[in-house]
Amino acid sequence: MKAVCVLKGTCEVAGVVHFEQEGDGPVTVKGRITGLADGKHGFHIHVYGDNTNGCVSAGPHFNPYNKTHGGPDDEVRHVGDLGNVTSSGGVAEFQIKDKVISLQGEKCIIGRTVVVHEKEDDLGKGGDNESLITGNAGGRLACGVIGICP
Ligand SMILES: [Cu+2]
Ligand SMILES: [Zn+2]
Repeated sequence: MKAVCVLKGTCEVAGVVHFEQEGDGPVTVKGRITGLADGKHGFHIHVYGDNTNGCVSAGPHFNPYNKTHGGPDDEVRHVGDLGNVTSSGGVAEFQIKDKVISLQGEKCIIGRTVVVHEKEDDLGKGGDNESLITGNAGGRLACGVIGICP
């Protein structure tokens, strides 16, 4: 099964993210995002596929099991917590394998929104309350709804 997301934002941030899953195995997330300042940027699946008022309409991180925010390798995390992507020379190219998100069932991310943030996600280790909700990743630079593709 395959899915795709086209990211659009203000300030010339744009990109494409592809998702691929065999059976109910891990999901391979492959992407290329341009226009980001160099360094780490929070990268998440947010709950709603609504971008009517920009990326803010996508709501909080996709969290069907009501857990606190974490990093992709943590046992306690939101389903949507994919950590950070790293930009260098204005381009972030990445390939992630994630065992928590899915393209089917309860953890299905199709119809939800990918968001790339202004700042680094502290993966829930920032020591303040916001760290356990958003990872202090700051503003939403670009987003796009995930759709099924052939
Ligand atoms: Cu986010
Ligand atoms: Zn989260």
